[in-house]
Amino acid sequence: MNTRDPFNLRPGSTAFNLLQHSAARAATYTRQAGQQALEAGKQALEDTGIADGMSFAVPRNVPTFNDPNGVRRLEDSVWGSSGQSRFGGNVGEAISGVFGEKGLPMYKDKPYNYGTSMRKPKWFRRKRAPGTVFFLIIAYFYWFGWPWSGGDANKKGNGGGRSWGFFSAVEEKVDWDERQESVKDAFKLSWKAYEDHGWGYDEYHPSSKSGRHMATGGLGWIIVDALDTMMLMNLTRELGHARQWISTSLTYDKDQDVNTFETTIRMLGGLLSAHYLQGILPGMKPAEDSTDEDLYLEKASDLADRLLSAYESNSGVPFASVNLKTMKGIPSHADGGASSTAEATSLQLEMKYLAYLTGEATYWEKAEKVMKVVDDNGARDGLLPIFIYADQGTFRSNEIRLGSRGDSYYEYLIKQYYQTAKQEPIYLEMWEEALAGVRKHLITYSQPSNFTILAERPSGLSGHISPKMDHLVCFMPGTIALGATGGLTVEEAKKLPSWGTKQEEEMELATELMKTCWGMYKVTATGLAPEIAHFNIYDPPQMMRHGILKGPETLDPADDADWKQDYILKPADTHNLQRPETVESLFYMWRITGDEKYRNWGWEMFQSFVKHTLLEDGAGFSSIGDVTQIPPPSRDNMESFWLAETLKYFYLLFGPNDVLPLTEVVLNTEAHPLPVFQPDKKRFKTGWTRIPRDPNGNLHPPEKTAEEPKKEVTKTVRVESAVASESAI
Ligand code: DMJ
Repeated sequence: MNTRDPFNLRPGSTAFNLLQHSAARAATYTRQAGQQALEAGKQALEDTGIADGMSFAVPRNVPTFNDPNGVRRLEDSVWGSSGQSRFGGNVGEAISGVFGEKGLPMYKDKPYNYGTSMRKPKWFRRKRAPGTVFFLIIAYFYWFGWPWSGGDANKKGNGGGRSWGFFSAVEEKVDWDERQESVKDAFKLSWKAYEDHGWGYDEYHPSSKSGRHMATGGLGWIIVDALDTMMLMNLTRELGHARQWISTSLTYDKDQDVNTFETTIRMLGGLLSAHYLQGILPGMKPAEDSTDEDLYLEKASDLADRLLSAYESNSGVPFASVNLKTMKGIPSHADGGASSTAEATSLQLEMKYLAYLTGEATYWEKAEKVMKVVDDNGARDGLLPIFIYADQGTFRSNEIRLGSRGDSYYEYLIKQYYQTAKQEPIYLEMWEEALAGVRKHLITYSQPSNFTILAERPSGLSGHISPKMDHLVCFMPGTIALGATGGLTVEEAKKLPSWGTKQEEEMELATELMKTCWGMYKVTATGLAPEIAHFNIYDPPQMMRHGILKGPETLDPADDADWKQDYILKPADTHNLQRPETVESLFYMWRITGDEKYRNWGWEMFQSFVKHTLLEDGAGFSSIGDVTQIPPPSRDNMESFWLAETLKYFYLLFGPNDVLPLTEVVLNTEAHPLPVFQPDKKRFKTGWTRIPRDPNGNLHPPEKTAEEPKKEVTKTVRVESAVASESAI
């Protein structure tokens, strides 16, 4: 290490160049800086000689995702039908200056200014009729789009959405490829900092340039979580380093308690998606002659076998933690021993894909049984309390929310339906029931500006409404849109016979909630969202079922703008943990609607992250303590989901739409893409049915017949009642 320049920040050194490169490229987008800044930026790059060295054009290397069988062929040949059981200050400023906070890009959704003169020129008066016709033609295309410019969000590189066509000669086109490259640079900087100062550690603390293990020798918490982002970004050097560490240093045979959910979504999900992507992205596999091709899958199945012990509770609901070596499930040390509902019910995508890959039914059965036990509680309107006892399979307390401890239960309902190619309609039914419950009980409006709030019910559905949204809830706009169109664009989905008022309303709800989440960023001094926002609401609350309200079309940035009164930020909630949920939803909304405003919001958000969370010495990006303060205090932690999720969603948002098509992959709750597969090809199918509900939503089990064999009765009891199942198992 160069002790005179330990962080490589001097001109000519890697980190410095990286920042310069990002900065110079970003200048492209600063309209006020104009062409001059662009040229200066390019010159700076040429001067440093890094322009080529630092950039990889990912689209060149991303293969078509249109052959869903590509990966399956590989998987089939690997695991085939063996049928065998496997069980046993200044950098920030330098960047922000050119990232354009002095002059944000002119958005394409802002109408072009035609000027205001009322005096018509002579030629206009003389040739009024043809002039009027010409104007009407222009106006028509202005509002309804230009036939030759499409508006097809799926066309690569067209900017998507409505293009102003005729006027684009006047208004400069945004170069999304360049913006995407800036995200890649942010990833590279983050990764380099981690490599330099925290390599192999599970936590990275960028301010103190230190790391910490969660278990002796490490669990690969950061490395495994980041694998697929590196693959998508075509970062082959970085990927090689990560792979080598996994191959030589990573073992899960450790006497260590780990959180069942976090380990599943981050480690198991990360390994499985790396296995999937290396099969379809060129150059991501080890050398041809390597015997190590199944590294990720082997690690994944070893880890999953250890995690299975968490499901050995009386009910089948997993314990909150598990010891990886002793393979014993461990109830939560808090919350009366109950597991989080979201944690217990967000393991299915990973386990089911592993079952599909290996042909091993146990993974499938253990994961889906949880859904049965949870559903057998008959929660009203599909809204679940946020804690569940693993041993009893029954809920603890009445508290309902779609933020922490509740969130990904709902996400995994609709995603399970899509993951298995719509062969399991039971999960669609549950999703639809839950979404109807959300609309009935949880959607309310803020005042004075009528933002749509997805609120909480801390004392159950008959209790009061709490107008609070965790940032975590912001996965919902995107997930609702995904549920409405099945991952198609709205334009495509509208052509299907299944499209109707319900889907229209869902898209409206997604649009309004997206705006509320965006407001959480726009309302703060840093342009970054707090962990939690509270809202001023009507008294009595104006619920969605009383009538739908719409929030403001635009959010005026002025300090005294009326809409800002709707948001209440409490000092204890003003930290920002680099969370992905809002950019995650922006990604879905962009893909599904093709409305470029979502990309523009994402770009603004990305700039805020660069400006306020990049450490001055380039040692990484950190979560921050207060989004209302400039400069914000650092929390000295770079979350693994910064690499796994937040930067990945930015990258996908700014990239071409044919990468990871939403009809061919599902992203798990840690943003790890897994393929849609046909479960019947491996003879998997849903192994449970729902207990029927009466018209009021109360469980209505079918009468048992007298001639039912005894063995069958035991089985029926076990699947029909979570409480009864305790004694039956
Ligand atoms: C991630 O681990 C996952 O997105 C999870 O679903 C929620 N918490 C973090 C990100 O906020």
